[in-house]
Amino acid sequence: MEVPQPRREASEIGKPRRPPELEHLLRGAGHYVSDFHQPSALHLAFVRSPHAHARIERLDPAPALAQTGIVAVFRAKDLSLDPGPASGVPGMRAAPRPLLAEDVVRFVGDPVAVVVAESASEAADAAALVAVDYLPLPLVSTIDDAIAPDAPLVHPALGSNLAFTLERSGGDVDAAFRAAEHVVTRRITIPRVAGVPLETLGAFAAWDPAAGRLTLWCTTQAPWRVHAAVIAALGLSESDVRVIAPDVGGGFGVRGPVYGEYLVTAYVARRFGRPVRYVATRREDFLVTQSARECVAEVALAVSAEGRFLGLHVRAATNLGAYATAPGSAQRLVALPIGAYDIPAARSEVRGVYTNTNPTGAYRGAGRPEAAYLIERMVDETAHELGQDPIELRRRNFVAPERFPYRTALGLTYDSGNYAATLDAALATLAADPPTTAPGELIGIGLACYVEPTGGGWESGRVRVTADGKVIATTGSTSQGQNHRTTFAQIVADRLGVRFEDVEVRQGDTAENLPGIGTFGSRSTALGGGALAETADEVFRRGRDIAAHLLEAAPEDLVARDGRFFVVGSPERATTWADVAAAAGNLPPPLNGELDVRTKFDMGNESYANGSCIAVVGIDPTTGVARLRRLLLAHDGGTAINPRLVQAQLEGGLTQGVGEALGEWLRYDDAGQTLSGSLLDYWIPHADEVPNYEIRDVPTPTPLNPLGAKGVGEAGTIAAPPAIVNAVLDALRPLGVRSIDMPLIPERIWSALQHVQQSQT
Ligand code: MCN
Repeated sequence: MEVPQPRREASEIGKPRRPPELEHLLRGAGHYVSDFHQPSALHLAFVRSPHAHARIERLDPAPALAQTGIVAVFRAKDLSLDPGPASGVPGMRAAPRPLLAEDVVRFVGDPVAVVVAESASEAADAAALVAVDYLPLPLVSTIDDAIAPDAPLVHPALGSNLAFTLERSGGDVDAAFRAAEHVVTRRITIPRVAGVPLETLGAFAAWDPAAGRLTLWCTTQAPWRVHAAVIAALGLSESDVRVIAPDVGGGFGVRGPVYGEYLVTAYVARRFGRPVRYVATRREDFLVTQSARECVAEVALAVSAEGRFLGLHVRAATNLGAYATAPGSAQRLVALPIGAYDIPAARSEVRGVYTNTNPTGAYRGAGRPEAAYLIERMVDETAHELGQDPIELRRRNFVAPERFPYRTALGLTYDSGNYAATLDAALATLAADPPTTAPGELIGIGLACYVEPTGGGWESGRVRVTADGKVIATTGSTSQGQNHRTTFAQIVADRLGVRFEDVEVRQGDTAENLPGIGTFGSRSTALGGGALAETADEVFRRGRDIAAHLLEAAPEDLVARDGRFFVVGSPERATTWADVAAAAGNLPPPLNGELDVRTKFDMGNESYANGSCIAVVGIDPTTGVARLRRLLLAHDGGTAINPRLVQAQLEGGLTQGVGEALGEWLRYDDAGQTLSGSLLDYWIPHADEVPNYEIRDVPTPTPLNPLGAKGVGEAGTIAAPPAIVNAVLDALRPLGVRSIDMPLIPERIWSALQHVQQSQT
């Protein structure tokens, strides 16, 4: 793609601006769904299954209805709501998540009824009184149990717990394994984690009976997706539904789906013609919000005598939980395990299996962290099995810079990068401050390299200049803390040559009438930003031509800065964007075009951010506690629009990766009960448990969008877990520990050390 280079001197891109939009959040003046209150509002409480698998024998709302303040109790059969399409994926045994379970509940937390009351406390109290008789059924909660012969079926009508098998392959895999000098095989498991947004799931709906219109505010990453689902569920027309994502207290991928709770809230608002509010408790949020990651994999890496990777074979299975209509993260997992390496032959298979647990889905990285974990653990295992240096083994097998665009054996095309340069930058940072050992502490250093596909699909942008010379930029992306308003205003100000303060960014509201997709997959900067850049460039060209006409100068002699156009070398010959906007309507063709442009932007392919991460851990062998001493990330996110925000994104992602490696674990017992369904027993890292991250920027701008920007939102969650696990094994290996699985809780490390000690005596 040709990168347009109109002359402007705003240089907003690359400026580490502190985001003005943060101020109201930091002052506690944010407006989240739970901040919506109206005296006339009704409140909802869902009655949720305490069983992981059970038949509903009787459901009697009468005791709840007898309480004061109760307006209604709805069961599945009372709701006239269309839950949406069964599946968009051919060949998949789909199991749509019902809005309310009718005959059978399939995970702890599955809703069976909803209580509508005058107050939240009345709703909650009455929900506990709805009489439900359950007949418990045999259940499965783990992947291995679900695929065992004669396993109880989560959906007997589907005939199997296997929802789908995804496969990809390329190159002659069998020949690669035959030719290999070494074949290293491992079974690798990844535990289930929760997204834990600070704000719990919530919705507020208002029905305007006079206009026949519904407005729904909800905790979503994708208002347009919710918009489509509400229209389908309630049978309303497009213009009768407005969906707004107000301030959203974290999305992390788990706020991507259209939760049934949103639709039920909208339904009740229309049914009673009153505002309706639903805010999940933290406990409910753990039960209901989709969780992620859990998978098991057999991986084999074929290596030549010279230490070149010849072939890769991955056979993985992932836990879908109780319901799914699409393969979700498995689509990434099946395609990405080649990572940063030039592996000429690969075969990859991922099965999705149903279990009687919380439905899983995307969580920051969505298949990318799983894939990176598999290959980066394998590379380290291979290095140790072959007696090679893990750094040199990686360096020897990297995709070389001159190979881009590089097509992998699993069919992806990496656009750009310099993997050795990020590795060098990470190593130089490490060397500048070598790790020291505390007495009795075991020190380990681990490395992981990764690729991060970003910017998939399309996004839209609209840029218009108003009569006062101000600029309104509308995007289909929506922010849950990424500070898009700042980033997008920087992009538009830069492309138009106006002041940052003169750009207003609008997002997250379907009434803006600009169809969009939303925020996930680290797509907003590359794609949403790309859309705005392309749109602003067209507005710039139109504006500059008008300015040239007004100034009687050649367009190419004009420069734009601070909202003004002036002739190079004659700054007194100047006009403003306001003058240009005023003139735009009164000029003859071809100058009379409106300064209002919409674009739908698609990069044609994803752009691959990438990087190298080094972890230094110290382990106390007497307690098994692993402390992260240092965490270094050298990353390539292409052009950084706002380096301060890039740093913040990387830090947030790294922290979630640290959590996954060291302690986060959504555990189930044999009865399918969540053992860690509250913040008392689901650990997330605290500020004093993580080091100051050392981040280095090693950009290779992508050729796929006008900004050269790649995404960075998921890099940290992809990079940190394998680096930390590799570091912990580096510390434990000299003592005889050969393998260990995440999360690396003290009990596991201590037990592993005890085990080797006992086997040595
Ligand atoms: N950025 C930049 N230059 C780049 C890339 C990014 O300046 N080349 C900065 C921008 O400020 C941009 C931010 O980084 O707003 C994130 O950009 P990007 O990588 O495009 O990712 P998205 O904006 O699409 O955000 C999605 C990504 C994902 S997939 C998850 S999950 C996630 C994440 O971002 N969830 C988050 N970061 C989060 N941060 C917060 N606070 N809350 C979440 O829910």
